[in-house]
Amino acid sequence: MQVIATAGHVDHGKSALVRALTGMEPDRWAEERRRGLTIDLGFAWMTLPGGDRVAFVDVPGHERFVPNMLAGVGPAPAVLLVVAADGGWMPQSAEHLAAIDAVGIRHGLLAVTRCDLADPGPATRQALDFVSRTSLGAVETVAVSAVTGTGLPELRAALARLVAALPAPDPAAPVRLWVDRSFSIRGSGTVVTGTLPAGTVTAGQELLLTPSLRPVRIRGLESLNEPATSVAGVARVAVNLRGVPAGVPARGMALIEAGRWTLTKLLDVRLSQPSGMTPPPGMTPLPEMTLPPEITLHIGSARTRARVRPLGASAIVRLMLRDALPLHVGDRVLLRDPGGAGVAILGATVLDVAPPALTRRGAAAAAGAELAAWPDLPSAADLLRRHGFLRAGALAAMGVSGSPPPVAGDWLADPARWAGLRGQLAEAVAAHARRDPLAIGMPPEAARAALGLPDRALIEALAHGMRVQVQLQDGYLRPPGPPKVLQSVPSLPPRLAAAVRAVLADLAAAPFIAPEAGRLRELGLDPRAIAAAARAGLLLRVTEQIVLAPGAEAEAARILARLPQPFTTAEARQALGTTRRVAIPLLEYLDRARITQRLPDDRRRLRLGLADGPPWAC
Ligand SMILES: Nc1nc2c(ncn2[C@@H]2O[C@H](COP(=O)(O)OP(=O)(O)OP(=O)(O)O)[C@@H](O)[C@H]2O)c(=O)[nH]1
Ligand SMILES: [Mg+2]
Repeated sequence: MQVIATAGHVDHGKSALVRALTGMEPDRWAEERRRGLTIDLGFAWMTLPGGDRVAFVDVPGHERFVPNMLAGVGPAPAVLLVVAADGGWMPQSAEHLAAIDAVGIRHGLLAVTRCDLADPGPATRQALDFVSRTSLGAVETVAVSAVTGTGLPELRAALARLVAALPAPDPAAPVRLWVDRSFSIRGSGTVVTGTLPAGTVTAGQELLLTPSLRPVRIRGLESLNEPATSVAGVARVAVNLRGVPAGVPARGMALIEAGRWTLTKLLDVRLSQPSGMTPPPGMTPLPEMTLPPEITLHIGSARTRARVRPLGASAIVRLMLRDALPLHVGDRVLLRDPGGAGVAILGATVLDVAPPALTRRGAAAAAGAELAAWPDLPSAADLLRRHGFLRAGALAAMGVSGSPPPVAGDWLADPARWAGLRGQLAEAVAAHARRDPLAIGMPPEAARAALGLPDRALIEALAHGMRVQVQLQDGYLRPPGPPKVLQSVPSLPPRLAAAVRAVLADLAAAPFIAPEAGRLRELGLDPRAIAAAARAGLLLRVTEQIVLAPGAEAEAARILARLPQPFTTAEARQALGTTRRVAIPLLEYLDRARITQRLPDDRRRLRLGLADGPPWAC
């Protein structure tokens, strides 16, 4: 099935043509029939030669009802543009064509009707000239009369060719069914109708009704008055809903699949050339486009007010909507300024549905310059470059596929930003340690805040990927080196604390090169001070003269465990990267601590099968 919307000036014969083609009455209201004027959307359908079915959404031509017209054309993939032979090109012919161009409809037919009243030639030539400059491009033309029937067989054949040439939409595409009618049926309850452009709706399926995101379940389905268990777009569909009282759904709301759309009030868009102003290929100087500060935005059957914020001098603007809409990047929206002096209708392409706040000075112009270079269908790489980080679900809800693998959990990252963060994290952790060498380490939450990341999991994933520069131990981030496990908060005199900090800083680079006696003296670390620092857990006192960082014994055990057992003093000294001055007292300390065992031949081995990995290894 396909859906075709009519378009054209008031009284040019749209409804008469639909009636002549389908035998159905598109003017549903008594008032419409009495006045001979379409006010709201009408629906009729037929089987084409060849067997394809086509449904028509018949729109009103009167200028007062342009919003209704837009609700009908919005979700339709093709149009039947009607121009009366005796009327010629008229204001709403132009306005409807501008709307078709703005929403980017590429498929259609031109019917020059009432050809029993005038020669269709001049109206045809005039219309084709305008049509050819829009998204419709070259279209087939048929001269018809709804009264005499002239041209109707040719029109049916042309419709069959048009429908056969329309692209087949993806039945697995995300469902977004714009509601164009809502009513209740005794015994069934709430029913909404709409044009389903793509995707599949199925009885029993749960959908969300925008903008409240109220969950509703499909109780039953009909398409073209026939019951169905499942309907794939393109289709006209009537959906009987469970979970929502009649009177709640209204035109402009949409039924959407959870997680597959972004409901947003804020979007960045690129304005398109107004209809008829498309420059020749290769030449695209955009004329200066000035929009009013507030404008009406249409998409699908929805309409809302939007505040406009230009982003620099380009055709990029930020729109702040009065009502949230379910959108994807790449969506086409129509901007209209009823009663405005300038461009009355303009199309725009949605580039971002969750744009970042513009807080810095010059941010708006920078955003405009960045987005101006984007394609109409932004890729995952484009969006990640702009946002830095996005959850996979958020990117999918923007309508973007082909995302890279996540860097942590379901977080996706811009590769350049991610690579740059390694250096930043190493620097932040090193600076933290310099500021406070006695601290147990930098909490990942502090690092997250310092680097401006959205989730701590990203810090942890970064740290795991860069063990050489940063270690994540016991839940804290530290520069590499022996762990400084401090159990209690030290309460040492400031002079002593500063001296201990200096020693730990020396040891950070070479953990087993204990400071020389001269250095300890220079720092004022006499045996009493060293004992106090050791008691506070801030230093490991190997002997009166040999001090190391706390935890150095565990680090030593870990290193010695890697040696062939038993090992000599020389082997141990070499493995620890130190001198005999430190190695001998340290090994004796480890003997006393029953970490190592000294054998009669003066070699040593780790006790308790620690060669397989000491239990205190961190
Ligand atoms: N002679 C003649 N009259 C026609 C033809 N098509 C439509 N009409 C008449 O033109 C008038 C307007 O026709 P409609 O079909 O209501 O026009 P419309 O485009 O649907 O008008 P709106 O929906 O109000 O925009 C009616 O009186 C029709 O009977 C035709 O091919 N020949
Ligand atoms: Mg009509």
